[in-house]
Amino acid sequence: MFKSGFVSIVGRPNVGKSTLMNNVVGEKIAIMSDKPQTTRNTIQAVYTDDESQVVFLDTPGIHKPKNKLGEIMVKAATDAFSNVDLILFVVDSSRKIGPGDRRIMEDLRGSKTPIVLVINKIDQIEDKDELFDIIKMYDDEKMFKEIVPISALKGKNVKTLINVIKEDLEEGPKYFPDYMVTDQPERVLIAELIREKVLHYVDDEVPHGVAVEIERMKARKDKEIIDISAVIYCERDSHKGIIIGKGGRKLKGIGKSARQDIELLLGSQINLQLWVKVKENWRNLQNYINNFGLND
Ligand code: GDP
Ligand code: MG
Ligand code: K
Repeated sequence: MFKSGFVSIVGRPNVGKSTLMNNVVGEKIAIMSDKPQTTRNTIQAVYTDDESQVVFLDTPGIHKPKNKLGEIMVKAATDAFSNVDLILFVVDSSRKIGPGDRRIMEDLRGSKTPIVLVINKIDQIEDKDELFDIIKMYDDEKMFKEIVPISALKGKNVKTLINVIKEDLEEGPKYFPDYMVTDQPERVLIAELIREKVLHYVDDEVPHGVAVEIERMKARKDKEIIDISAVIYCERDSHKGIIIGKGGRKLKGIGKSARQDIELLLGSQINLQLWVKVKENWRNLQNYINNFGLND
């Protein structure tokens, strides 16, 4: 039985929500900027294993309403909670519980959707008793189904958290293909840029075009270089040959012009690696990619 579901992540800024998502999907998404406050739920990350899929949603817009518009935004964000299977409320164990945390807790209180409290940054706690005190304090609120202390940065206990989430999932479909980890708009743009170059270089020789998947995107720590690897999917072996070209010349040309465009887009030096793979039914995948693209 395959299980799947949607999980909202909430928590005030800097508690480590993005870091947790990066750890959950098992890779660093290079470009990370917090999106402006909107009522829309954006897909933050998709976790997939053999038996389950968890779609993590970012739910911004929870704040004290200052006016009518603010009220509508808060209501939209609160409504969003009733449409998910689980809520993850992330707090920072290295800082005192603040008004921001309290406000979110008040918004969440009474929610019919189960809430898991994630106490992050436990690597910064030296004294175990301190952690017990924090857990006790939150437990006294009687509003959390489960309390999971983690370190998103060190990857500590993240597996446990995933298992806790999985317990709450019901039977459901695999909404997204295995490779899909995020709807980072940059990834969609970069994939589109590469696809455009392929189409340009192969003219009409590959009649049904191609799909491009960004497999990895990671900024180097020491230098201003972003490593990107991407797979160009086509439908037939013969198409693969056409895209690669004699002695790999065509693929080289595609890579060079795509790299130049991506460098302009991201304002950083890029090391681009391209692979060509044959995959039947890629057009379904392309639909998913397009849907993702519209998400932002
Ligand atoms: P967000 O605003 O909730 O998405 O928070 P971020 O994921 O951007 O993290 C904010 C800061 O906290 C960053 O400097 C992270 O490196 C740091 N951080 C996140 N998780 C941990 C953790 O488990 N331990 C420590 N020590 N720092 C963390
Ligand atoms: Mg963030
Ligand atoms: K983000």
